[in-house]
Amino acid sequence: MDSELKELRVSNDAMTDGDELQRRLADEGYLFFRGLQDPDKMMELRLDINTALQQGGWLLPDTDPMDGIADVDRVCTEGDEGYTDVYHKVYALESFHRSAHLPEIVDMIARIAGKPVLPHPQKIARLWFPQYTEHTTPTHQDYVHFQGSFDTWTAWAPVGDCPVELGGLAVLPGSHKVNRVLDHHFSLGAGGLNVEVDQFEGAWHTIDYEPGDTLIFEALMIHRALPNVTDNRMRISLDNRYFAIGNPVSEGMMTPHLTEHVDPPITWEDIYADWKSDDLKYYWENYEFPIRAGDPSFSQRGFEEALEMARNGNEHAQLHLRRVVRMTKDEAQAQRALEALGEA
Ligand SMILES: O=C(O)CCC(=O)C(=O)O
Ligand SMILES: [Fe+2]
Repeated sequence: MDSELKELRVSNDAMTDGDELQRRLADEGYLFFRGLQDPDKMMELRLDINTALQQGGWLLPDTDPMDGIADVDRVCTEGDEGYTDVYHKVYALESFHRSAHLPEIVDMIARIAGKPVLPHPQKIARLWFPQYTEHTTPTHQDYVHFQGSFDTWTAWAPVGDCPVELGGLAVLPGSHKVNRVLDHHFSLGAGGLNVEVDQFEGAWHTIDYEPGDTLIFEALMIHRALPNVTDNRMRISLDNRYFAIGNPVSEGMMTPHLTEHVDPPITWEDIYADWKSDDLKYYWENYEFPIRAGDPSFSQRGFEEALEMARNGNEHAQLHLRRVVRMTKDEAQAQRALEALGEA
């Protein structure tokens, strides 16, 4: 492992001890478990996802889909043209949604929370091409993106082996103790917002992840992805969020992921079209919890910064604004982006 990176603490020894789990989470902001989820089920999910990726042309034909060998000519990421064409095929898989409801994960988060929890309706898969490293997920706190309440926990899990070079998740232990939402600034990469971490001491922690491994962390925990520096392998992972039933959930978490990137928006009915069973369709309607309008200030600030940076010739900001122009349904926003690009 890179000498700057330290290994995550493995908490399997405390798996059934709620008090000890809560102590570790309060102290370090994360809990990491080897094989929390059934590795065989994870590998079945890998086959489902990678088969969809191969059918979509992202994995080389005539290779074993389980190997996840990317066609690097198809490289793209969230926000790029064509990303959602294939992503939403993966997103329609019943097995992908079911994986967020497995008792081993839901019960573990309930133990940590000390109360019953549900996964957000919006589940997320990350499909990360190799060598597209400027689009790596930047350093951030999840609260800016998912909101609702601080009592929201993220579970990140690789779908298959994820050694460090494939670009798994890294955390800054103890950083959640900052106990507030930090200022985030424009960046490329998933979420589009980055936070500076100069004020924090200590090393980034990660590990060579194996199927079934699960990293759970707090909404204010600082984390980022590592770049996928392999020659040709896709990084496939899940990041799902869980909330204590009764706590508010942000409106944006009630829809399929990246629905706003397509026109017309993709609906749950679209996602459910080929499902074999009904038990997970609209499951959240059986529970009471308030749905709150999201706070757009974080993304608005990122947009304003991108305008300014693009005017000053920053290529990342220009690339971002071209994506905005292609996807936004807000005419005024598109116009401002075009102006900053000098294309109005
Ligand atoms: O997997 C990634 O690249 C981003 C994941 C992330 O930020 C999260 O799980 O909260
Ligand atoms: Fe995150």
